This record gives sequence, C-alpha cells and structure tokens, in this order.
Amino acid sequence: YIERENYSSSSFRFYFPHGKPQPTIALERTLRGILSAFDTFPNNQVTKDELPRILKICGLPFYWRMPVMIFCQQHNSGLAERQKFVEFWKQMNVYCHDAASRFVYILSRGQRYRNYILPEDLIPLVQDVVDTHPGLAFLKEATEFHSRYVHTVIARIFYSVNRSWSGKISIAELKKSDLLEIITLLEEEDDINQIMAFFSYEHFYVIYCKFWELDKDHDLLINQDDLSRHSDHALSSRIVERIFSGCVTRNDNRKNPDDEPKMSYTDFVWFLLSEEDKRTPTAIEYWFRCMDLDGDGVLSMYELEFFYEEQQQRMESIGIESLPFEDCLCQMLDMIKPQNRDAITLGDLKRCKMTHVFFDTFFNLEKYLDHEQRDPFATQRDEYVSDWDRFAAQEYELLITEEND
Ligand SMILES: [Ca+2]
Ligand SMILES: [Ca+2]
Repeated sequence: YIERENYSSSSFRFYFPHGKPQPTIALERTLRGILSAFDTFPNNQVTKDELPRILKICGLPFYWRMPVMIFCQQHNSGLAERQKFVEFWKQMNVYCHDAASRFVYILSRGQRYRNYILPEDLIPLVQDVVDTHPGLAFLKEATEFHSRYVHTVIARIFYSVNRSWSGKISIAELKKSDLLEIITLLEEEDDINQIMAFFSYEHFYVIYCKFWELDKDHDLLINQDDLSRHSDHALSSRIVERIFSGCVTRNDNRKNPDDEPKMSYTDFVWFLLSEEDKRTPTAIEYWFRCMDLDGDGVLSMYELEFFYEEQQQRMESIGIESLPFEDCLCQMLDMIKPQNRDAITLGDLKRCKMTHVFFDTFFNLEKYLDHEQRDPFATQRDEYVSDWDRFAAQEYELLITEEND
C-alpha cells in the first residue's frame, strides 16, 4: 500500500494498515523479558492474577488479560503456558503492530480472516471488570446483576463504536473510537462512575431500572405496549410502531410469524441512549431510520406530516392549541436549513445543532412542549458533557431517593 498523497513527492512512504512493525532488536528484547518472567513461575505457567506482569513487558493493558488468557491457556486451565504465550506473541507481531489491530487479533483468537469484533468477544473482558475492578467490588455478591452489567456495557460500546451498524466492530472503527483508551483508563481509575463512557455503574443502574419498570413479566423482552409506557407515554404510538418495525432493532424475537414483535434488552439500550441524547450520530441515524417510512434515504413532507398529525391529535386531546402543519414545517425547515427544501437528508440533520428539537417535535410530546417553553437556543450550562450524562445523573438521584423512601 502506498499513500496516495505521496505520489507527487519524490520519496514514497509505505502505508501499514496494521501499524508499523517494531525493529527486530526491540522484539528480541521483549521476548527475552517474557521468557525470564515465565521462568519465575512454577511449571512456567501464569495465573490470571500474575498475567498482567507479563503483559506489562509486552506493553499490553491490564484488562486485556482475559482475552489473552483464553488465547494462551490449555483446555480452560486458567493458566497461560509459556510456549503458547511465546507463539501468540510472535504470531501477533508478524501481523499486527498497533493497538487496534492487536486488540482485534486477540479478541478474535487469531482468526486472521476475521478482522472485526463481535459482541460476544467482549464478554470475558467485561466480566473480568465486574469480577475485579475495585469500583464494582460491592457487586460481588449480587451475581444476578453481573450478566446485565456485562450486556449493558457491550451494547453501549457497539452503540458508539460500531458506526456502520454492521454488528461487527472493524479495526478502522476501533481506531476512530476511544474504546481502547477507556479500557486502559479502567486500570488507573478506581471510581468506575468516573468512567462515563460504557462502564459507569450508575449509568448501568439507570438503564436497567428503566427496562425493569417496562418489562412487567421480567422475561427480558418488551412489546409495543410496554415501550409506550416509557417516560409516561411521552412517545407517539406511530414512532413506537416504527421502532418495532425492524428498522432499528436486530431481532424481532418472534417464535411464530403471527407473534407480536418484541424488543430485547440490548435493543432497549440502543433505544434509551437514542431517546435521551438525540445529538449523537447514532441517535440521529436511529430516529432518521424510524421516520424514513419508505426507506428512500430522505424525509419527505408526507413522512413529517404523518408523525406530526398524531402530535397534533395528542395536543388537542389535552386542550393545547397546536400549530398547523404548514407553520410547523416552516419552523423546522428554517431551523434545519436543508440543502433542498423538498426533503431532509441525514446529512442535513447531522450538520444542524438543533436536531434533537426537530425529532421531539415529531414524536415526543413531553419533550416538544418542554422545548416550546424554553428558549431552545439558550444552552444549558451545567457540568455535564452530554444530554445522556445529565439524564443518567438526574435519574440515578431519583432512583436512589425512591429507594430510601
Ligand atoms: Ca416482558
Ligand atoms: Ca423517505
């Protein structure tokens, strides 16, 4: 591979898709370090607790240890073997020279045709965080929460890192994300709630409680009726129906074709993150897919009118005067400033800073009325980086207060 911009220059620079290889002399030094470290352990085998010492020599982060252990152990022994570890290390250095491609190599257990991560690949790593992070020590006995926490974290990771919605995190997606920095941060930060991205316990607690409230029979699936109760019926029935239509969920969980579609916990995590922070790229794509009824990649006037109609009916039923569609449309077009006034594209919505107001206008009555009362251009000045962080902090306070009452 040769970088295109260098064609014109006199010297060619080679492009390394998996990072630049280390000089052989550095690799040999590391290898000697690995071997002499293994020598200090009985039978040249290392347990999970001791493995980070070896990883440090290799420059690999602490919480990569479970995936590495799975790679280098014999029959679930829970012991990393010297021979296997050395083979693993040498092989990896043939192919992968940067953190992202190494991470994918390790989590896919060296399957070189697989240059991506699946959700289940992350389970051992996140389970290790539950088992050993000091900020989650209080969860040790509450084993029934462990798997919920693990699946929440993985859903959040895919929500923000898997920008292509493919269900597979590629090396390129990993490089564009902060996931590896966050995993490294786990090693230094003892207060898990300071790690708002993915791992916060408080955020997990809020998401899980919100789901638990809706999932009355606790079979970890919710139907349209359940979801429409979210946030006191703030969402319109038309948008709830669209959420269940398959345009934003992975699986409709039907056993028979006649069954009603149901939403899994993972899909609920995607829903809640999108609903409570409509400014992120994934949230904008989420709601765009829901509103694009005919799937032609633009929001046409008839699609906007379809959603606004129900909003109007709901306002009338509670005695609030609503704007006629044409007036609302004018307001929205002035706000979004689409390149073509006949239809709104995903790009138009991503460029606009007020996209959350646009979406709430069409399907969330409570938030729409909220925006109407407030000056939408007045920015909220508080400590929170995102709408999600603010929502999660406020809800956590409420839940804890309720529990103590
Ligand atoms: Ca249920
Ligand atoms: Ca459309």
